[in-house]
Amino acid sequence: MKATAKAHTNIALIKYWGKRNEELILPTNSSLSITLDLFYTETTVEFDERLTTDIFYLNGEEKGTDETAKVSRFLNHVRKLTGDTRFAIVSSQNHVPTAAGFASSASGYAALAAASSKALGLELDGKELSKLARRGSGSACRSIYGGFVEWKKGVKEDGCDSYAVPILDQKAWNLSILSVMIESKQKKILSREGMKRTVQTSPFYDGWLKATEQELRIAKKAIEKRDFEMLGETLEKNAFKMHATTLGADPPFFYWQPATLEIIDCVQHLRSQGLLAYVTIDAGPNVKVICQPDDERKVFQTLNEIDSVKEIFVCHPGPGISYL
Ligand code: 2P0
Repeated sequence: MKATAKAHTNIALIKYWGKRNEELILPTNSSLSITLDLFYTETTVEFDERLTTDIFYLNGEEKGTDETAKVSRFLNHVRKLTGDTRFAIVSSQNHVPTAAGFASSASGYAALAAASSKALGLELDGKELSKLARRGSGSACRSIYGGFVEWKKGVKEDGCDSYAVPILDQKAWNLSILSVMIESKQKKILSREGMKRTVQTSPFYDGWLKATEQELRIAKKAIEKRDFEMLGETLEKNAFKMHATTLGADPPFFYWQPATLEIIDCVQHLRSQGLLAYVTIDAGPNVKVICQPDDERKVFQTLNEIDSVKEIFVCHPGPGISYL
């Protein structure tokens, strides 16, 4: 009744931004991501009839009631699937920098979904595992698979058709994703709250939905054709549109900092010199720069010269879920 799973985090090229159902975590739009090789979570789950409550360790430290309650809520979904009522010890090692803009919830809930379902003897296929991971955090449903992954938003009220599908294998197209860290403070507006406020109040939200549907189609076409320029232009436009919706929210908010713009500027300058590099930004100030492996060195060196850049992690497409 014990299992360990490993899941890698992912970066969205076409963003998930907004829910149609908060409880079931159903998105208003489909999204597309690359699973990353460098960042992952390893989680062991052991159900034990002697326990009187769930216990959660993160990086070797026992967590308090708030964080444990989130894990418990998730385990309740798995317990419901099997009818099992036992509590569990969950032990996670996070190999994801605890900084703004990195979705450790993606690898965290994907690993928890895989380990907890296996520990209870469930043999879930990718689709079912993706739906289960989604209940913890939307982006986690994409981390079940490696390489390029699409989360199909689905249309059903109960969420049975909202899950991720693999669209291109990890090894099929190597790209470089440089995660550029500019600060490591806790972000001010969590993505869950940010997307909710945007859906409820931003007049730009309808424009986002319309554009993102088309951008997803273009991005998929670009992946199919291995057309990097087409993919890069599309993912950058999509990220900017997501951030534009936050400026229309009430009260308005934004995730960027001066250094965010410095990096965008730098990447645009590289492009003006003929080097194909593009940016994407999540719910935080850090920037991810995407380029082709041949340009990785040049992009790294150029970004590394910016004073406000603290650290750069160089990632490539990574694998899906595995069991240890
Ligand atoms: C994404 N983000 O597609 C988007 C882009 C942030 C910006 O998915 O509320 O932690 O748990 O479903 O998955 C981060 O949001 O949100 C995210 P919940 P999640 O990667």
